[in-house]
Amino acid sequence: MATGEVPAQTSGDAAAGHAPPNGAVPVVTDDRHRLHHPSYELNGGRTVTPPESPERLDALVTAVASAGHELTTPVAHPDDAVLAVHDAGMVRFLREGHAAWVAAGGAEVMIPDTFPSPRWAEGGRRSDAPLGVPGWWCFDTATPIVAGSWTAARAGVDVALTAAGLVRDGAPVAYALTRPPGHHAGPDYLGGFCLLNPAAITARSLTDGGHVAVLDLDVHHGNGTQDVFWRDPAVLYASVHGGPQHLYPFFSGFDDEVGAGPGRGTTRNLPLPAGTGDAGWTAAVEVAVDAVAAHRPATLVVSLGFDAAEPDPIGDLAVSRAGYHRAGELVAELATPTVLVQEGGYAVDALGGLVASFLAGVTGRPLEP
Ligand code: SP5
Ligand code: ZN
Repeated sequence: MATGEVPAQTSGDAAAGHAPPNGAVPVVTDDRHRLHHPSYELNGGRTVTPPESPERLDALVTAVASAGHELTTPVAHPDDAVLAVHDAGMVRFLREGHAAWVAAGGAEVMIPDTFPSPRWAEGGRRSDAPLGVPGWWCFDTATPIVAGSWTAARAGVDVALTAAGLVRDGAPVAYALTRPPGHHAGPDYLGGFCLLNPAAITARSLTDGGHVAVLDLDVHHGNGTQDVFWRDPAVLYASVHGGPQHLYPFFSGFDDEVGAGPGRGTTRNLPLPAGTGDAGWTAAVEVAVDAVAAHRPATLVVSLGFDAAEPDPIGDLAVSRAGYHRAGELVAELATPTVLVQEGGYAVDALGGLVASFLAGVTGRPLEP
């Protein structure tokens, strides 16, 4: 279907929810995520244990299973959809760069130490040195890469595209339970724990069916997804996040960033003050959902981060399970076929309650005490 021929969406009914009659959401996940397990990274100048851990996904999988949702494994998809978003050189770096780095004397955990400043002449020269190449592609020191990282990240794309396929085939909602996360990875860069961007890859792959919207609920601004669709009028990017004045990624996510060229007006940023709780957060989610509705998407992709929750160790907002439940209801009210793609969320002990609450909201069930 060509852009402009998108069928009108009927207005939603929150009480009815947005799920099959039994309320079970199909959830796609893949054990290969475990192959991405770096033992350290650099945050705030300190060597720390990565908050983005395999245990996060274990907690989420356990919770969705015990809430009665249906776990399935992904089907393999070709690279086309990946290369429709990411530079081929970046993909080659993810596939081959770690081995080259180790062969040149780098540590098992690959973390760049030298970055070309954009203020160098012409933004800096490309490097072929295996110890230099990572600083060309990766923009921070908190995105460690190990030997299995590529396999894990690529599996995460298959997970998301499989969930999208379920929605194409008629599921009202499907959930891609994937890691590492993706929304900080852009067309030709990676960072912020993100290697590839499954939500952006999924959103672009769905544009053959009409307009697409990405609703980003992760506490951090999704600079990568924003950049992928910056000039693309077919895909709305709407994000609610802790303001970059105080929160990572610091250089992106201000409310005057609205897209450019033909995409001017299809980027919407709603940065919030540190400490914002349910009232302020759900009000901003409502504004974002209204922007999504105005775009009249045939399909919605939700970048689902749970790091806006109060106990999160790296976020600075204070959303509760009730807030995430309300956000789920607001998504359901759009009554639009929806692919949920996991992003951040690092309070491992809270993740189960947060995902169960959000999915209860999406499926029209009450918040459990
Ligand atoms: C997908 C996602 O949520 N990525 C977030 C990447 C954040 N990386 C920087 C983490 C800095 C943590 N600072 C710790 C401060 C503790 N008070
Ligand atoms: Zn985040």
